[in-house]
Amino acid sequence: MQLIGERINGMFLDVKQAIADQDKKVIQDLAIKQTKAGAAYLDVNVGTAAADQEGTIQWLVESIQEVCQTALCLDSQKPNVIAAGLKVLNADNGGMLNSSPLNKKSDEEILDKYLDMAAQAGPKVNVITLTMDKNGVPQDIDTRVAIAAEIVQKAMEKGFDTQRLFIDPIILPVKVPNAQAQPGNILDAMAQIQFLADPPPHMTMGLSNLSQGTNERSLINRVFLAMAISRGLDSAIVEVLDKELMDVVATSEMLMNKQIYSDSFLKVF
Ligand code: THG
Repeated sequence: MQLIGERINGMFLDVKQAIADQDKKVIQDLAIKQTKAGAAYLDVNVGTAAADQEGTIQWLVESIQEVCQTALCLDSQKPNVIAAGLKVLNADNGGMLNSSPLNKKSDEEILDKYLDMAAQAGPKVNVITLTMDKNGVPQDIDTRVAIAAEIVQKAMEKGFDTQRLFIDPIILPVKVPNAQAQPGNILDAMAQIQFLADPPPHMTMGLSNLSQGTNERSLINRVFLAMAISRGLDSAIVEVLDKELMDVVATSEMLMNKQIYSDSFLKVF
Protein backbone atom coordinates (compact mmCIF):
# COMPACT_ATOMS: atom_id res chain seq x y z
CA MET A 1 0.00 0.00 0.00
CA GLN A 2 1.53 3.28 -1.09
CA LEU A 3 0.28 5.90 1.34
CA ILE A 4 0.23 9.60 0.52
CA GLY A 5 0.22 11.85 3.60
CA GLU A 6 -2.54 14.45 3.22
CA ARG A 7 -1.49 17.06 5.79
CA ILE A 8 0.54 19.54 3.74
CA ASN A 9 -2.58 21.11 2.27
CA GLY A 10 -3.65 24.75 2.56
CA MET A 11 -7.09 23.43 3.49
CA PHE A 12 -5.69 22.87 7.00
CA LEU A 13 -5.51 26.03 9.05
CA ASP A 14 -2.00 25.42 10.40
CA VAL A 15 -0.65 25.00 6.86
CA LYS A 16 -2.61 27.99 5.58
CA GLN A 17 -1.13 30.12 8.37
CA ALA A 18 2.39 28.76 7.75
CA ILE A 19 2.09 29.71 4.08
CA ALA A 20 0.90 33.22 5.01
CA ASP A 21 3.81 33.63 7.48
CA GLN A 22 6.38 31.82 5.26
CA ASP A 23 7.04 29.66 8.31
CA LYS A 24 9.01 26.67 6.97
CA LYS A 25 9.27 24.93 10.32
CA VAL A 26 5.57 23.98 10.45
CA ILE A 27 5.76 22.45 6.98
CA GLN A 28 9.04 20.65 7.68
CA ASP A 29 7.69 19.18 10.93
CA LEU A 30 4.65 17.83 9.08
CA ALA A 31 6.92 16.35 6.41
CA ILE A 32 9.09 14.55 8.94
CA LYS A 33 6.19 13.35 11.09
CA GLN A 34 4.27 11.94 8.14
CA THR A 35 7.37 10.25 6.76
CA LYS A 36 8.05 8.60 10.13
CA ALA A 37 4.41 7.48 10.27
CA GLY A 38 4.82 5.59 6.98
CA ALA A 39 3.97 7.99 4.16
CA ALA A 40 5.61 6.93 0.87
CA TYR A 41 4.57 10.28 -0.63
CA LEU A 42 3.68 13.64 0.84
CA ASP A 43 0.80 15.48 -0.79
CA VAL A 44 1.63 19.14 -1.45
CA ASN A 45 -1.42 21.32 -2.05
CA VAL A 46 -1.28 25.10 -1.70
CA GLY A 47 -5.02 25.38 -1.13
CA THR A 48 -7.01 28.36 -2.26
CA ALA A 49 -5.68 31.05 0.06
CA ALA A 50 -2.32 31.79 -1.57
CA ALA A 51 -2.51 34.34 -4.38
CA ASP A 52 0.69 33.09 -6.01
CA GLN A 53 0.04 29.36 -6.39
CA GLU A 54 3.14 28.72 -8.51
CA GLY A 55 5.50 30.45 -6.10
CA THR A 56 3.82 28.83 -3.10
CA ILE A 57 4.09 25.26 -4.38
CA GLN A 58 7.78 25.90 -5.10
CA TRP A 59 8.32 27.25 -1.59
CA LEU A 60 6.58 24.19 -0.11
CA VAL A 61 8.56 21.71 -2.25
CA GLU A 62 11.87 23.38 -1.47
CA SER A 63 11.13 23.63 2.25
CA ILE A 64 10.24 19.93 2.43
CA GLN A 65 13.24 18.83 0.38
CA GLU A 66 15.54 20.59 2.86
CA VAL A 67 14.61 18.08 5.56
CA CYS A 68 13.59 14.81 3.87
CA GLN A 69 13.82 12.76 0.70
CA THR A 70 10.27 11.50 0.69
CA ALA A 71 8.62 11.48 -2.74
CA LEU A 72 6.27 14.43 -3.23
CA CYS A 73 2.77 14.39 -4.67
CA LEU A 74 2.18 17.74 -6.38
CA ASP A 75 -1.54 18.35 -5.90
CA SER A 76 -3.21 20.85 -8.21
CA GLN A 77 -5.86 20.80 -10.93
CA LYS A 78 -3.85 23.45 -12.76
CA PRO A 79 -1.09 22.28 -15.16
CA ASN A 80 0.86 25.53 -14.68
CA VAL A 81 1.03 24.98 -10.90
CA ILE A 82 2.22 21.38 -11.41
CA ALA A 83 4.81 22.61 -13.92
CA ALA A 84 6.07 25.16 -11.39
CA GLY A 85 6.39 22.45 -8.71
CA LEU A 86 8.23 20.19 -11.15
CA LYS A 87 10.84 22.86 -11.78
CA VAL A 88 12.13 22.48 -8.22
CA LEU A 89 11.15 18.87 -7.52
CA ASN A 90 13.97 16.42 -6.95
CA ALA A 91 12.52 13.74 -9.25
CA ASP A 92 15.18 11.21 -8.21
CA ASN A 93 13.20 10.81 -4.98
CA GLY A 94 10.13 9.88 -7.03
CA GLY A 95 6.99 11.89 -7.42
CA MET A 96 3.33 12.04 -8.32
CA LEU A 97 1.35 14.55 -10.37
CA ASN A 98 -2.08 14.86 -8.73
CA SER A 99 -4.42 15.04 -10.65
CA SER A 100 -6.02 15.20 -14.06
CA PRO A 101 -9.47 14.18 -15.29
CA LEU A 102 -9.76 12.44 -18.68
CA ASN A 103 -10.66 15.80 -20.23
CA LYS A 104 -12.26 19.12 -19.40
CA LYS A 105 -14.54 21.48 -21.31
CA SER A 106 -12.00 24.28 -20.89
CA ASP A 107 -9.03 21.99 -21.63
CA GLU A 108 -9.59 18.90 -23.78
CA GLU A 109 -5.89 18.03 -23.61
CA ILE A 110 -5.37 18.27 -19.88
CA LEU A 111 -4.50 14.58 -19.37
CA ASP A 112 -1.98 14.72 -22.22
CA LYS A 113 -0.33 17.63 -20.41
CA TYR A 114 -0.01 15.71 -17.12
CA LEU A 115 1.27 12.55 -18.85
CA ASP A 116 3.77 14.57 -20.91
CA MET A 117 5.02 16.43 -17.82
CA ALA A 118 5.49 13.12 -15.96
CA ALA A 119 7.26 11.52 -18.92
CA GLN A 120 9.59 14.50 -19.11
CA ALA A 121 10.25 14.50 -15.36
CA GLY A 122 11.62 10.95 -15.49
CA PRO A 123 10.63 7.34 -14.84
CA LYS A 124 9.91 7.74 -11.14
CA VAL A 125 7.19 10.36 -11.57
CA ASN A 126 3.66 8.93 -11.65
CA VAL A 127 0.26 10.45 -12.41
CA ILE A 128 -3.06 10.35 -10.57
CA THR A 129 -6.00 10.48 -12.99
CA LEU A 130 -9.58 10.99 -11.91
CA THR A 131 -12.51 9.02 -13.33
CA MET A 132 -14.01 12.32 -14.35
CA ASP A 133 -14.49 13.98 -17.73
CA LYS A 134 -15.94 17.13 -19.25
CA ASN A 135 -19.39 16.13 -17.99
CA GLY A 136 -18.15 16.11 -14.39
CA VAL A 137 -17.97 13.35 -11.78
CA PRO A 138 -20.08 10.34 -12.82
CA GLN A 139 -22.62 9.09 -10.32
CA ASP A 140 -22.87 5.54 -11.67
CA ILE A 141 -20.60 2.51 -11.90
CA ASP A 142 -20.47 2.07 -15.69
CA THR A 143 -19.41 5.61 -16.53
CA ARG A 144 -16.63 5.47 -13.94
CA VAL A 145 -15.32 2.24 -15.47
CA ALA A 146 -15.70 3.58 -19.04
CA ILE A 147 -13.70 6.71 -18.21
CA ALA A 148 -11.03 4.61 -16.47
CA ALA A 149 -10.82 2.47 -19.64
CA GLU A 150 -10.31 5.59 -21.76
CA ILE A 151 -7.58 6.77 -19.40
CA VAL A 152 -5.75 3.43 -19.63
CA GLN A 153 -6.17 3.43 -23.42
CA LYS A 154 -4.76 6.94 -23.72
CA ALA A 155 -1.73 6.03 -21.62
CA MET A 156 -1.12 2.94 -23.76
CA GLU A 157 -1.43 4.92 -27.00
CA LYS A 158 1.09 7.46 -25.75
CA GLY A 159 3.49 4.76 -24.59
CA PHE A 160 3.10 5.86 -20.97
CA ASP A 161 3.59 2.84 -18.68
CA THR A 162 0.19 2.00 -17.15
CA GLN A 163 2.02 1.07 -13.96
CA ARG A 164 2.73 4.77 -13.54
CA LEU A 165 -1.01 5.55 -13.55
CA PHE A 166 -2.96 5.80 -10.31
CA ILE A 167 -6.68 5.84 -11.07
CA ASP A 168 -8.81 7.77 -8.58
CA PRO A 169 -12.56 6.98 -8.60
CA ILE A 170 -13.21 10.23 -6.61
CA ILE A 171 -14.81 9.65 -3.27
CA LEU A 172 -17.06 12.53 -2.15
CA PRO A 173 -18.64 13.24 1.26
CA VAL A 174 -21.15 10.55 2.20
CA LYS A 175 -23.09 13.22 4.04
CA VAL A 176 -24.07 15.11 0.87
CA PRO A 177 -27.78 14.60 0.15
CA ASN A 178 -28.40 11.78 -2.38
CA ALA A 179 -24.72 10.82 -2.36
CA GLN A 180 -25.01 7.83 -0.09
CA ALA A 181 -25.05 5.29 -2.93
CA GLN A 182 -21.66 6.49 -4.18
CA PRO A 183 -19.25 4.67 -1.82
CA GLY A 184 -20.87 1.37 -2.84
CA ASN A 185 -20.78 2.34 -6.52
CA ILE A 186 -17.11 3.20 -6.21
CA LEU A 187 -16.32 -0.20 -4.70
CA ASP A 188 -18.10 -1.92 -7.60
CA ALA A 189 -16.31 0.29 -10.14
CA MET A 190 -12.94 -0.53 -8.56
CA ALA A 191 -13.64 -4.25 -8.80
CA GLN A 192 -13.92 -3.76 -12.59
CA ILE A 193 -11.11 -1.22 -13.02
CA GLN A 194 -8.71 -3.87 -11.74
CA PHE A 195 -9.19 -5.78 -14.98
CA LEU A 196 -8.43 -2.91 -17.37
CA ALA A 197 -4.73 -3.74 -17.54
CA ASP A 198 -2.47 -6.61 -16.57
CA PRO A 199 -0.87 -6.02 -14.12
CA PRO A 200 -3.82 -3.93 -12.86
CA PRO A 201 -3.51 -0.14 -12.83
CA HIS A 202 -2.86 1.30 -9.41
CA MET A 203 -5.83 2.88 -7.66
CA THR A 204 -5.83 5.67 -5.11
CA MET A 205 -8.32 8.07 -3.51
CA GLY A 206 -8.55 11.09 -1.21
CA LEU A 207 -10.08 9.09 1.60
CA SER A 208 -10.79 11.96 4.01
CA ASN A 209 -13.24 13.55 1.54
CA LEU A 210 -15.67 10.78 2.49
CA SER A 211 -16.15 11.79 6.10
CA GLN A 212 -16.13 15.58 5.73
CA GLY A 213 -18.71 17.19 7.95
CA THR A 214 -19.47 14.02 9.93
CA ASN A 215 -18.95 13.33 13.64
CA GLU A 216 -17.21 9.98 13.08
CA ARG A 217 -14.46 10.90 10.70
CA SER A 218 -11.82 8.34 11.58
CA LEU A 219 -14.33 5.48 11.88
CA ILE A 220 -15.94 6.20 8.51
CA ASN A 221 -12.53 6.59 6.86
CA ARG A 222 -11.12 3.37 8.21
CA VAL A 223 -14.12 1.15 7.51
CA PHE A 224 -14.26 2.34 3.91
CA LEU A 225 -10.50 1.98 3.57
CA ALA A 226 -10.72 -1.70 4.52
CA MET A 227 -13.55 -2.22 2.03
CA ALA A 228 -11.65 -0.45 -0.75
CA ILE A 229 -8.45 -2.40 -0.14
CA SER A 230 -10.51 -5.55 -0.65
CA ARG A 231 -11.40 -4.22 -4.14
CA GLY A 232 -7.83 -3.53 -5.17
CA LEU A 233 -7.09 -0.08 -3.72
CA ASP A 234 -3.31 -0.07 -3.38
CA SER A 235 -2.68 3.59 -2.54
CA ALA A 236 -4.56 6.33 -0.71
CA ILE A 237 -4.21 9.96 0.32
CA VAL A 238 -4.80 9.68 4.05
CA GLU A 239 -4.12 11.05 7.51
CA VAL A 240 -1.07 8.85 8.21
CA LEU A 241 -0.87 10.32 11.73
CA ASP A 242 -4.13 8.47 12.57
CA LYS A 243 -2.79 5.36 14.32
CA GLU A 244 -6.08 3.47 14.17
CA LEU A 245 -6.30 4.07 10.44
CA MET A 246 -2.76 2.81 9.97
CA ASP A 247 -3.63 -0.35 11.93
CA VAL A 248 -6.50 -0.92 9.49
CA VAL A 249 -4.06 -0.65 6.57
CA ALA A 250 -1.74 -3.20 8.18
CA THR A 251 -4.58 -5.60 9.00
CA SER A 252 -6.23 -5.30 5.58
CA GLU A 253 -2.94 -5.99 3.84
CA MET A 254 -2.33 -9.01 6.03
CA LEU A 255 -5.86 -10.37 5.40
CA MET A 256 -5.41 -9.83 1.64
CA ASN A 257 -2.20 -11.88 1.86
CA LYS A 258 -0.05 -8.89 0.88
CA GLN A 259 1.86 -8.97 4.17
CA ILE A 260 2.80 -12.18 5.91
CA TYR A 261 0.96 -12.98 9.13
CA SER A 262 2.98 -12.97 12.31
CA ASP A 263 1.82 -12.38 15.86
CA SER A 264 3.46 -8.99 15.67
CA PHE A 265 2.10 -7.97 12.25
CA LEU A 266 1.00 -4.54 13.50
CA LYS A 267 4.44 -3.81 14.85
CA VAL A 268 6.14 -5.14 11.73
CA PHE A 269 4.03 -2.83 9.55
N1 THG B 1 -8.24 12.90 -4.94
C1 THG B 1 -6.99 13.30 -5.24
N2 THG B 1 -6.35 14.27 -4.57
C2 THG B 1 -6.98 14.91 -3.55
C3 THG B 1 -8.27 14.53 -3.18
C4 THG B 1 -8.92 13.50 -3.91
N3 THG B 1 -6.33 15.88 -2.87
C5 THG B 1 -7.01 16.68 -1.87
C6 THG B 1 -8.06 15.84 -1.16
N4 THG B 1 -8.87 15.14 -2.11
C7 THG B 1 -7.39 14.86 -0.22
N5 THG B 1 -6.88 15.52 0.94
C8 THG B 1 -7.71 15.97 1.95
C9 THG B 1 -7.16 16.77 2.92
C10 THG B 1 -7.93 17.23 3.96
C11 THG B 1 -9.27 16.88 4.04
C12 THG B 1 -9.82 16.07 3.08
C13 THG B 1 -9.03 15.60 2.03
C14 THG B 1 -10.13 17.38 5.14
N6 THG B 1 -9.75 18.53 5.75
C15 THG B 1 -10.45 19.17 6.84
C16 THG B 1 -11.92 19.38 6.49
O1 THG B 1 -12.24 19.82 5.37
O2 THG B 1 -12.76 19.09 7.34
C17 THG B 1 -9.80 20.52 7.05
C18 THG B 1 -10.14 21.15 8.34
C19 THG B 1 -9.09 20.96 9.41
O3 THG B 1 -9.08 19.88 10.01
O4 THG B 1 -8.30 21.91 9.61
O5 THG B 1 -11.12 16.80 5.46
O6 THG B 1 -10.07 13.10 -3.67
N7 THG B 1 -6.39 12.67 -6.25
